[in-house]
Amino acid sequence: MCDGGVCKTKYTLTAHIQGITGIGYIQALRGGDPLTLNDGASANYPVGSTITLTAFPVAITTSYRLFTGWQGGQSGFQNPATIVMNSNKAVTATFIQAHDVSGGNISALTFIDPSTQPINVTANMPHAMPYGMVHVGMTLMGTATTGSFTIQLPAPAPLNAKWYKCGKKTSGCIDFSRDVISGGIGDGAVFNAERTEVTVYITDQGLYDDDPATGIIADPSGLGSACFTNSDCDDGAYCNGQETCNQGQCVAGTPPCSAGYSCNEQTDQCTLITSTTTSGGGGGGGGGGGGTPTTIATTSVAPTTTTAAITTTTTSVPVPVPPSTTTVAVTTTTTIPTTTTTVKGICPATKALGGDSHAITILDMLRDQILTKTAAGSQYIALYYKHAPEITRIIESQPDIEGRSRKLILGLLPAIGDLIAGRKATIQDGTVQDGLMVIDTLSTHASPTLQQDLRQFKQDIHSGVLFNTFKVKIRK
Ligand SMILES: [Ca+2]
Ligand SMILES: [Ca+2]
Repeated sequence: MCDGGVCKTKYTLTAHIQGITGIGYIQALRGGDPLTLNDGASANYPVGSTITLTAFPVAITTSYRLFTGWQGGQSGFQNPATIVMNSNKAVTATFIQAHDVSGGNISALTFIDPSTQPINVTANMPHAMPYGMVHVGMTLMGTATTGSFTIQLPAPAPLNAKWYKCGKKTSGCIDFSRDVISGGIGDGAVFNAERTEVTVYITDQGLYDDDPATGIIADPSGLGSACFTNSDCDDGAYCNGQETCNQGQCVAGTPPCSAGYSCNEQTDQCTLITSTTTSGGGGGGGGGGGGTPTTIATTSVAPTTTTAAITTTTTSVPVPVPPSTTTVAVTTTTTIPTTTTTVKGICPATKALGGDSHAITILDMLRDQILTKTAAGSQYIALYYKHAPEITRIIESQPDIEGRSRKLILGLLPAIGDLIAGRKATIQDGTVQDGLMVIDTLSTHASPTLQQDLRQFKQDIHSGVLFNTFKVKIRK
């Protein structure tokens, strides 16, 4: 595999362990050579190889320890899990530790995957249970009727997360906070000040004990909240902005379109609200069935007496135009105030190219004939449109970036032309370096979200993923 002209044969797998120090490790297996990876350790594997990852707790006599799911480059609760080394990867294994506090001894600690759980707990289950659920069994000693145990979490619980008890007795999940359940003195769960651990109190044969046997209490429960990651909050709608998860609570997004633009939920694009000038008066008679689909290629349209300057591209707004073969005197002009028109002018490439219609046509062909044909390409298109309004704003305020972007795109056109024609495409390494510098400059003016996607894009360039996907060669 080629990475910027350097042959790349291996990718790096980095392991992270979340939980108290030394609580567990990851075993990576490829063929017959298992490798133990402690927190922060890494290993190199051949490009494309499949690795089996198994998370193991390190047993100690004073506490029970349990694997509670993957985070980072791997998700879910499957253990073992497999990954394919098609890029550098980082995986995080999370672990909890439980010990009894009063009333008796923990006799069992098992993990329950909330998505496949065998007990009737689906009612009122919190949307996010980042560490799944655990089933803690406790055998009480002597005359004790109440037992308590403490669970040390992999990371501090978000402020809005709660400890939920999920089981038959509660007919699903309930907020098990001790002050909610019993006024802070009986059954329930209490976080410590740092929210790194939770202590659960439960009465044998009480309202919340799921084990019918006397002297034994059981408690399927877990950390839950409305969200854990931003994607837990995503409502799928573009025009109300990207929702985020803050301390276990979803926060509404910021609408992506600036003043003067309207939002199109179908295309995930901001569109300029502009005054459209239409030539009327029935002149020419050529339009017949309501006009020719036409689009407007620039950011602003000055009211004029003819529509002749309006040209090209994709979206369709019926605008009557005079037939091209005859010259027709336009007799009247009707100005329709504040009509919403879909305008491609928000596109940063259009902005950078200053309306160079030949170049824009080639970029449209790149999108429609090459990028849309692969999942990776479609993802780049989606990212491009997601950030288009912001990139355009940056370009508008930074003439230097505009000029360098134009030069970059024009420099890439021959290779893009080759790709579209199905020929072998080659890009000079210097052009790639120019591209990386433009990305860097753009980053310094970008929002955190855009910065993050630009970082990923740069990584795709550095790792060779971008050019390999489209079979483009880099020449030194
Ligand atoms: Ca019991
Ligand atoms: Ca949204």
